Amino acid sequence: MSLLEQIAQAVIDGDEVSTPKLVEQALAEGAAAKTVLQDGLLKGMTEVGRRFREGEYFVPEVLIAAEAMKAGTSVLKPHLARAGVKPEATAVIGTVRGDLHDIGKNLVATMLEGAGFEVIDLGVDVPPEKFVEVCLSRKVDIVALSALLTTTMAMMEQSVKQLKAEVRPTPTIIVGGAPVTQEYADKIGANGYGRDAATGAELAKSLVFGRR
Ligand code: B1M
Repeated sequence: MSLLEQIAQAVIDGDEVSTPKLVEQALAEGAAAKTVLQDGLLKGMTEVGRRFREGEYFVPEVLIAAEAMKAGTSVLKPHLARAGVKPEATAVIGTVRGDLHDIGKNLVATMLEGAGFEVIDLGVDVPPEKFVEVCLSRKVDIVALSALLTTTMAMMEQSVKQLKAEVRPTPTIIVGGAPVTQEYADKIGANGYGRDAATGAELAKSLVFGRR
């Protein structure tokens, strides 16, 4: 089994100890952080999702796998974000109300830091009012909303609505997460949609720095 396959397997097994060690080993052997993420950690999590969908895994197994994935991404974090870059703009990020998924959101936050943003991470289950409150209390250039459940996507629309009604000038708003699409982003009036963490950060950079 290749090292990347072992990383994927460690996530599937929910092995919180081996996963970060294997990630460290892959980096030490010269693998790119992005490859370790895509072909190791995310590949494992995709299989966990399949097992969950098909009733082979239940919430406890998924939670344990998520902890292993988090332990692995914490090793990758400094390699994904560019070190020593002075933040040029401020991004607020959060998973919307009702939604507790944070692995993808955390990756987007890391990539935003790497793209030169100071990131205010509001965590999970963030109500629209909280996004508004933070944007009113300081200058925010971009708000990044994450949702993983089809049921919580509606909360994205509500957050966009409240930000537009209550914050002037309204910061740029981008959305993302597995069930979200460009079409949905357009429908709810967001400024952009990021398919994954890297494109989300690229998009944020072009929307914020491109307009300066
Ligand atoms: Co949940 N869950 N979960 N879960 N879970 C999914 C999302 C699901 C697809 C599983 C399935 O059925 N196959 C399904 C949703 C179905 C749907 O609505 N369409 C589901 C469900 C149903 C549930 C519960 C309702 C289960 C239950 O209790 N019966 C429950 C809901 C809890 C809640 O939120 N209120 C639940 C709970 C959980 C755990 C707590 C056990 C755990 C989360 C732990 C945690 O996050 N700390 C969990 C997990 C781990 C998953 C799966 C297996 C993996 C999600 C993940 O972390 N992926 C997931 C199935 C799957 O996706 N394979 C599933 C890895 C992560 C890096 O990817 O988050 O997609 P992702 O992020 C990507 C992109 O989407 C994008 O970039 C990231 C990296 O490239 N992205 C953005 C994300 N946000 C972005 C924002 C951007 C731009 C890009 O700009 C702003």
